[in-house]
Amino acid sequence: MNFKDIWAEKQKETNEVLHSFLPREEGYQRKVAEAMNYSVMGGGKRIRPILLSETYRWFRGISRRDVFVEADQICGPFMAALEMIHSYSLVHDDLPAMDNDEYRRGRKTTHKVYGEAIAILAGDGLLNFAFETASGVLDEIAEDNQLTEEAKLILMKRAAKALKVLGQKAGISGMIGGQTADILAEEGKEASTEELLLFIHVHKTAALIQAAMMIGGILAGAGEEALACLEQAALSLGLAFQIQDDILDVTGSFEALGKPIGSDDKNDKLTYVSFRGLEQARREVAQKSEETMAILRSFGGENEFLLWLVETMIHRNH
Ligand code: GRG
Repeated sequence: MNFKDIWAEKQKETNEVLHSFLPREEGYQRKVAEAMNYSVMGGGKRIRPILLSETYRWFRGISRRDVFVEADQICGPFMAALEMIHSYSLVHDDLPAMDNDEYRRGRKTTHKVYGEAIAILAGDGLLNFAFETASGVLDEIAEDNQLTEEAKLILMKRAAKALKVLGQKAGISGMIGGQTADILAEEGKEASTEELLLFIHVHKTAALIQAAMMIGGILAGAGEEALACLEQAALSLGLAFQIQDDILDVTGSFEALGKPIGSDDKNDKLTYVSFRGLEQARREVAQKSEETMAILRSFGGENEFLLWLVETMIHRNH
């Protein structure tokens, strides 16, 4: 199988994992569950959960620690949680109060289908459900009869640490912080400087990519030093990914992206392209991707697919 086929296979598996954790569409809250499921299952490249499980597999391979469980068992709830958080951020970002977008992933946005009130609640629902889902891993570990008491304690500590990283990277010191700065820049309430642009990209986009790789590493028992390297690699990757997103908003097409192009311009967004121009933006993507690859290669171990995925994320056309 070539890497493209492996990726398609992993996307399919990730969709199955996600599907297994989604809320039931029943009771008086049925509508919000429907909107949550519409938002999560409507396509998407599944980059963050796949980065998480691939980083786990890679570190499990190079670490000499011996407490391991199957990737699905320990990563599954976190993969689902991360994609729920990513999906909620897109639902809220598309709302009239934010970007006011009509299309996402080639379909009508959640508020266009379910109305604004239900879309707000679906986003809130996904955020809460993400933490309910991820913390379910603690029960799984506790109830696993194959594990010794010592192994359970080690895994529970890793899961607790992963939960904290998820909260930090998605919250005000991560994605929400970046989105706040983005909105203030758009409204002209913060001066458009390169420092502000970097803050926005680091927090709004790179933070969830960092959460993906760090959680994968933490669950596989990565030590503090390795974790700091993973955080740095994911930072460069997240920045390259966002700059590429800015480039695609200028050079892409509705057919490839599943949403209209030129939305950054329409919303007066502070982007790397508007700040430095297309050519410099392309150079920056190349430089940041080199930084990421250099760190990933320095660890050694079997990570050919992960390296390919990183390249694909950065050079994508959708
Ligand atoms: C509303 C709290 C809150 C945060 C919103 C993520 C975000 C912050 C806004 C979405 C808009 C945007 C362009 C974000 C940059 C990150 C990015 C490129 C998101 C799209 O991620 P992909 O390409 O999307 O992984 P798919 O559809 O493949 O899942």
